[in-house]
Amino acid sequence: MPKPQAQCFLRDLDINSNPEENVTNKLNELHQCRPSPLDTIMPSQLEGAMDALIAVFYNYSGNDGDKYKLNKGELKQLLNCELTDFLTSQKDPMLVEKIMNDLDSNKDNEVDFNEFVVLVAALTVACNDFFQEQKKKSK
Ligand SMILES: [Ca+2]
Ligand SMILES: [Ca+2]
Repeated sequence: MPKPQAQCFLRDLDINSNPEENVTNKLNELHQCRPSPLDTIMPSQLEGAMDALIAVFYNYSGNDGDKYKLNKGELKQLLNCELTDFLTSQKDPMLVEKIMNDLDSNKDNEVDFNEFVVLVAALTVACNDFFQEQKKKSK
């Protein structure tokens, strides 16, 4: 699988060109996005983070069944390997089931990329809140 290139994708992206096609759906097309010679320029930090997020998702979603969705086993594997500290800090044996239920908004028993980013966004917001608290305390 070619390395995703958010930078090259974003350069061609026109959000207004096709309103019914949302940005997250278009992310699937990223894999067909060929880097142009301009891509020797380093991606920005955010572009790199977006690439990483997409790459992590597809690393796990491609292992079993639908290549573009995480089933429960794949989700568990992703959480175990990528969010080890989060998972071990929660002493709930049903946690993966609960996360799966929460994320699976279209109830197809799989977590697609759109549903996955909700988890990442929620955890990132929680991390940010924590940092803000720490900052306040250290003042
Ligand atoms: Ca899968
Ligand atoms: Ca789903």
